This record gives sequence, structure tokens and C-alpha cells, in this order.
Amino acid sequence: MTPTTQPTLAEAPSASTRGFAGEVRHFLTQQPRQLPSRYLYDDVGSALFEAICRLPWYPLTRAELRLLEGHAREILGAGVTTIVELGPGSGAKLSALIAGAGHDRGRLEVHLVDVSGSALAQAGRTLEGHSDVRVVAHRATYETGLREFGLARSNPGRRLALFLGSNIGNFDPPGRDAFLATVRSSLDRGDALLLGVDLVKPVPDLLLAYDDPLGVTAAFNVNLLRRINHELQGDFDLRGFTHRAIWNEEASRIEMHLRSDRRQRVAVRGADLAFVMEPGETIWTESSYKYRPQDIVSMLERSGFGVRAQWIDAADRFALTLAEAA
Ligand code: AVJ
Repeated sequence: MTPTTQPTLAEAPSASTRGFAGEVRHFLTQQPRQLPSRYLYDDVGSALFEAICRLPWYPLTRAELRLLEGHAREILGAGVTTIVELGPGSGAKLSALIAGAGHDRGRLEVHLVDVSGSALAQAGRTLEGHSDVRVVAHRATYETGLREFGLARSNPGRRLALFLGSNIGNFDPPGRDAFLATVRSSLDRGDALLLGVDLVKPVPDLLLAYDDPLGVTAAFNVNLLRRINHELQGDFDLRGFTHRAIWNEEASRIEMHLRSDRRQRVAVRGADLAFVMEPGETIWTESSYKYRPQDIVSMLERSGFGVRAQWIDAADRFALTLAEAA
């Protein structure tokens, strides 16, 4: 996809619906049944996720914002002229980082990579208020967006890649390492990566963050079935499934599942799929890996980075790690 200066607003083409159908078919017929977590974020899912970020039981977003504001000068100092953010969401964090760096920073070129046109449009609007910031939107996957960014070496100076919100937690370890290698290859030696990662913390805190008493996370999870019903002519009974969050100690991850309350038949016409779910059988919809600070240093070093700084929010157990491409 070609970089454009205007965020794109067009809706996903039908090719992506076919991709969705194929993936739904593939993953729902695995044992255990599963669905890729990136499909949680349609319009309703994105709104529910924004609500989750404001819940008292999900402190991750606020902790990260405090760290970004508190260390903005160290992060954006040292001659950064170009930023690429993978999955900018509303653009609020990047905006806080830029504001926190104050007025002595120079011009910035900011590349935003997201598959969602509406996220790009929103982030573009959020950044409009900053002077001397040029925004380039890439409506693309992380891999494609990074490749475009790596090729578009228009600006001299250091580049900084941002991967925030503990989104890296959704990757399993092999996927995570492949992703970090892709990021590294889009950067030159001396460029930087800022990684926001949620840390291992007491299990009751983790469970509350992913199974909140208001049921917002449950709605976020069940919405994936509603999306399948809506986009792929499915007939999931939304009241026939219960949200489950479990801590998998061995794998160091929270898992979200949708548990079938009874034996029930499910058909998804648009994915050419029909199956029976047994009582208690689950669909695994998300993994959210939690790390220890030293794990983050190690994974970055294995992927061709040297860690320059690591800031930790002691209360909410969240880490921001600044690394340099070696
Ligand atoms: C956006 C993937 C970082 O794993 O904490 C929030 C998504 N899932 N509540 C996370 C999420 C349930 C979130 N990430």
C-alpha cells in the first residue's frame, strides 16, 4: 500500500471479508477451537476496548501514559526526527509523548500503521494540534507498514519505532521473535524501539483486569461472536456463552475463552461451517503474555537491540523499555 498524507477512510474490501471467513473456518475447526484476537476490534470491539482502558481494574493504559509523559524528553531527545507507531489507536499516547517532549524538539515525521482506516483517521486528527508534525498514514499490516516505512527514508536523523499498550503480549514467543526481527530490519543501527509491556503481577490483579465486575471485558469477548454473526451470517447464541479469563502460569499468559453453557449447534454460513459445541467446551479468543523486566531485556537483545533504559511503574507493574538497534 502506498503511503498517503491523508488518513484513509475507505472500508475494508471484500477480499478482507474472505480472509476473515477463511480464518474463522480454519481456527474454529482446530482443537481446541480458537479465534485470532485481532478480530476483536471491529467498531463495537474498539469502543469496548477504549472503555476497558478507563476501568479501574485495567490500569495498564494509565500506567503507560504516566511513563510516557514522565520520560518524554529522554525518549524523544537524542535527535529523533522520524517516528513509526504500530497500532496507534486514538493517537492519545503518541500525542502525550510529543507534548511531553516540549518545544525544543525539532520537526517530526510520524508514520502510523494500522489495518483500520477509522483508527488512522482518528489518530491523524489527534495529532493535528501539534505544530511541525507531518503525519503519514499506512493502512496496512504491521509487516507491510514497516516495509514501507523502511523504504521511505526521506528524513535524515534517528528513527524511533513505537509498539505500545502491551500489544506484544498477543504474540506467542515464536511470533514475538519474528515480529521483533521484522521491526529490527526496518531500522538502521542507532535507531530506537520503545516497547510498552505489561508485567507479571499478583494473580488476583491479573484476573480482575481481564474479568472486570462491570462485564465490559465479557462484552468485548462475546462481541467477537456478534461480529461473526453480523459479517459472516453466523447464528451464535450470544447468551449461550460465558466469558472466562484464566491465568496460565506455565506459559505466563492470561487467556480469554468463550465457554459454551450447553450443548449447542452453531452454523456460520459465510464461512461454510457447521459444528456442535459440548457443554463447557470453549473457544480460545486471546492470549495476553505477561513478562518480567529481565525477560524484556533478553528478548530485545536476542533480536538485535541493546537496551538503553527501562522505566517501571512499581504500583501497576508496567514497563517501558527503550532499546537501540545494534
Ligand atoms: C490491547 C492486546 C494489550 O491484552 O491487555 C484487554 C487487549 N483484552 N482486555 C490486552 C485486552 C482484554 C489488550 N491488548
